[in-house]
Amino acid sequence: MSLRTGTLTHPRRAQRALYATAAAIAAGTLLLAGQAGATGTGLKTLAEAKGIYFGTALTQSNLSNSALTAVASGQFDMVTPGNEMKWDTTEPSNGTYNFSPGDQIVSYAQANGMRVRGHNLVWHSQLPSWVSSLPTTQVQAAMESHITTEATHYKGKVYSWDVVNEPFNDDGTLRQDAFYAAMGNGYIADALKTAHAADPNAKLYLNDYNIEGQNAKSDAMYNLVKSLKAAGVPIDGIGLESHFVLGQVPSTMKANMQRFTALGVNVAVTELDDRIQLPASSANLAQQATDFTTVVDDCLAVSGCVGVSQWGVGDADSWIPGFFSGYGAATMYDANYQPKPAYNAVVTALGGSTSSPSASVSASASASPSASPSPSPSVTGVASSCKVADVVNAWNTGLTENITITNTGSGTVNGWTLGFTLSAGQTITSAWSATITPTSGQVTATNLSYNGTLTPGAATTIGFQANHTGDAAAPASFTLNGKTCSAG
Ligand code: G2I
Repeated sequence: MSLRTGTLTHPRRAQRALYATAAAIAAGTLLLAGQAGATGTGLKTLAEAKGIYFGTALTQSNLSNSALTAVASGQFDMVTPGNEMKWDTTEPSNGTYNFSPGDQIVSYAQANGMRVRGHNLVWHSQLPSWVSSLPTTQVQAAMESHITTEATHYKGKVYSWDVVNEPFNDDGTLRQDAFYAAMGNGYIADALKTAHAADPNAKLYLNDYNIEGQNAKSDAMYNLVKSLKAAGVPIDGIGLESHFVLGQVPSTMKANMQRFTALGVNVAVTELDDRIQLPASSANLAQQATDFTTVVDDCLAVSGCVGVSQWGVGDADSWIPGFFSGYGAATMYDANYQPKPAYNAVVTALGGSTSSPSASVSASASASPSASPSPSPSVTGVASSCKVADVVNAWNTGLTENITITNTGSGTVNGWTLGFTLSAGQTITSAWSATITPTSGQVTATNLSYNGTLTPGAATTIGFQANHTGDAAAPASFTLNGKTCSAG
């Protein structure tokens, strides 16, 4: 089944949304995007409505930065520990384990309704020297013990594992690291099987950089996945790290994702950033917005692309300046956690809006005429009827509401407006998958071009985020093209 064919009432997604909201309310940390210095709707809400996640990397030291964590918990629903689950931290000497830093990241994620991408179990880098100093005859046992111990420790707490990280050289040959030296290319299958035995429910990934487009390295990864699948080795996904240089997102990224998913694995954008030669000009930031849009659009276009994660919350947290002299500004947030053009572009790509709350709230990109509402609603065939399911997730000062409209009539609806009245004190700050005006009181939601046609039995989900002053109740009733809908 496509990952994005369901509505928000899809059990897995609905459960995740409820869990996220409940956890965030409990922790008092679910913020309006505006409170986090951002505009528009939280990326995670928009991403979830599209059936994907939006994640970030977090390090232990990030957790004590309240400006950073406000953005992290308000915007993202997936966390990758930046360093805390790597071998040099978790098993610094043979048989001595330290899960405390990783546990702190997991606790933070759990308290904020976020899932965790475990990163990583086997990698040539951040590998303590005791491993590479072992006689080759002892490396396999050491690798299997490490995987088993770590994956067992985090069993049930991680969504996925990057089981083997960065196995390839850029020319498509396997890296000659300690694992390859000891076991040849069989170490990869062995690592995947060992991880699967320890945590059968974790999604198992191979993760690498420079495999986003079609090239010798991604060809090698493709061939590896094909042979692993043919041999029945447990593998669920490929992580495309996506450390891009401004303006250089490969044009073959979508096709490349598609060829992997055609093999029966998921793909994820795991470490997105887009580095700019400093100082960054406004033209650079606009190009960066285009680059982020391309990546999100590509993921949304590929059934089996499960999510996008940025590598670090803001520019101040990025690894780029420390590794690429003269480069930086690689993320969606500036060094003060203010959203950059790339953030607004991602909101738009995910179907949200960053327009001012005082104006009409539109889910469409103003630059996109194809997203304009259909002008003349009509119903072909017999009289219309409809039902509306409404899911409200509220916190102390705000709420998100997802409204699923189903055409229960036997005629096709060609363009629609949905009328409803907001409870007193509710003001819409952003909307998705529809244009909604005005922002309070009696409002009208109008379809966008892609969801204006509802054949008999068809449903579409729209939504909005609103402030409230104590009354978070859903609208009492809805009308579709003027006709009252039943609840359900
Ligand atoms: O290099 C970017 C990423 C490429 N893909 C795999 C990722 O795991 C990798 O992450 C980075 C971390 O963001 C950095 O924080 O991996 C680097 C190491 O390969 C990390 O840098 C290291 C520094 O090199 C060390 O000096 C430092 O002690 O971070 C360590 C912990 O702060």
